[in-house]
Amino acid sequence: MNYPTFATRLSFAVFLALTTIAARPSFAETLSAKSKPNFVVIFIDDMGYGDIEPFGSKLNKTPNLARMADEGMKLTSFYVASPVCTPSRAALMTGCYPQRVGLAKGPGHIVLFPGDAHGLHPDEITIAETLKSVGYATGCFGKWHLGDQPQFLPTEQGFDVYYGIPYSNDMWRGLKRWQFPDLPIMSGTKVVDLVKDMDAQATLCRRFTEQATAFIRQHKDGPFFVYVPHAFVHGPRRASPRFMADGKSVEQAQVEEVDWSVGEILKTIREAGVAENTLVLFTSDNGPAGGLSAGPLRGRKGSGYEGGHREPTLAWWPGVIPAGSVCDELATAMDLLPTFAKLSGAAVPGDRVIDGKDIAALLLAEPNAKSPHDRFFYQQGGMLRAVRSGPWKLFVSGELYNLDADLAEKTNVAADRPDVVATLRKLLDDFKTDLAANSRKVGVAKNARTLVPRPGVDGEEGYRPTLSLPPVKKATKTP
Ligand SMILES: [Ca+2]
Repeated sequence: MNYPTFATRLSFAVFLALTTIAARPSFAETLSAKSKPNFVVIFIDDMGYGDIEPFGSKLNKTPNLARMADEGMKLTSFYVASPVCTPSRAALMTGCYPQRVGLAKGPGHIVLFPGDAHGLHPDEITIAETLKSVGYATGCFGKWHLGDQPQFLPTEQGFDVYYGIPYSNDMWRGLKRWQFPDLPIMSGTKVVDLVKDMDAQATLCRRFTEQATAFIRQHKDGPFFVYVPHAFVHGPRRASPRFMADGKSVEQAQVEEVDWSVGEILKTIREAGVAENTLVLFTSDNGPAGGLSAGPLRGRKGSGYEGGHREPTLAWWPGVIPAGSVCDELATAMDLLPTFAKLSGAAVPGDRVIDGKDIAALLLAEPNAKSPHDRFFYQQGGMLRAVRSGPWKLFVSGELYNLDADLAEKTNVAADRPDVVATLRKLLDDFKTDLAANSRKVGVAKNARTLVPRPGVDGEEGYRPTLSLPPVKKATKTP
C-alpha cells in the first residue's frame, strides 16, 4: 500500500490554509488550527524494553499497548538521552542532551532532590513552549522532576495546566535514608494533596489518567499537547486494588495499570473524534529498575548499555502512521521537539544548539526513510559513557560492540576493528569539544526550599532542602 508522502500532505494543508485565508480569514484560523495535529506523550518511569507485550513480554498482559502497536508503529531503536529520571526528562523537554542544558545530574545527587536549587533553566525552550507558540493548549499530568522551585515548575515552562508530583514518588517519608517531607501532589503551582501511605501511592496512575483524559475532552477542538509522565512503575510500587489480583507481582500489576491508562487515553481520543488528527507516543524515561525487564538487552536503569537507554516505544496516529509498522532506525526522545515543531508549523529554536532531529519521515514510514542521526551518545552517572554510529557502539572504556550482530553487547570486538574504534573515538572527542563550547547554564534558585515542611518541624527549618540535611544512613542506591 502506498501512503501519501508527508510533503504531499503538508502541501495539501498549506493549500487549504492559503485558499481559505484568502476567502474567510476567521474560518481559516479555525481550519488552520484543526490541521495542526494533537500530540500526546506518555512517558513511563523505569519501565524496561521487555515489559510490554509488543516488545515480547510473556508475563504482563498489555492488550491496549498491543492494540496500539497493531494500529501504529513499533520503534525498536528509540533511545532516551540518559538512563535516569532528571537528565532524561531534560532531554525530552528541550530536544538537547542533558549536559547541553546543565542537567547531566543534580547539584548533590544523580537526580534532583526536594528543595534542590537547580532546575531546568527558565530560558530553555520546551516542547510545550514550542507548541504553545502556535496555539496549542498544553497540559502536564504526572512526574516533572526538572526542579521544584517556583521558577522551574511546568507552568513556567509552557504548560497551561499541571497536575502531578514534582519529583520521584520515593522522595517521601517512606524512604528512610533521607529526611524527606511528605510527597506533594500539585495543581499548577499549589500543593493540593500529600501522598502519605502506600494506598495513596496506588492512586497515582489513575489520578494522572483522569486528569489527562479530562483535559483531552476539554480541548478536543484542539490543537493540544498532553504530556503524561507517569509515576508508575517507579518504586515504591502499589497498583489500584483491581489490578492487584492474586498471584500477580506488584510490578505486573503496575505495568497492567499503565496499559489500562493508555487504553483510557486512546479511548478518549477516539470518542472525541480526533484520532486521525492525534499523534500518541508511548515510551519510558530510562531502563528497568528492579523487578522489571530489559528483555534481550544488557544493562538496566542507570546503565550505559542498551538496557539503560533503549526504550519500548510505540507511535500511533490512525490513517497517518501505517498500522502494524516497525521502525528500527535510530531515533531519540530529543527528536520529539523538532518533529512536533515540523508537524505543527512551529519554529525550532534557532539561537541555540538543538541535538534532536526531525523524524517525521520515519514516523510516517516514508519509503527508504533513514535515521537523521549518524551518532548517538550514551550517559552513565552524569558522564559521557558511549557513542553509537550505525551498528557500532564504542564505550569510553574501549569496549566495541556491533549492535546488528550482537544486540546483547556480549562480544567486545575492539581488537578486531581498530579502524572503527578510531572513528568512534573521534566522535566522542568531538562531542566533548562541542559540549565545552556550546553548553548552557542550569537554572539556579536563590533560597531554595522544599514545597512542604517536614512534619513536626516548625518554621523555616522544616523547609530545608533534603540534601542539606544529614542522611539517616548512608545512601547506597539511586532513587
Ligand atoms: Ca526513571
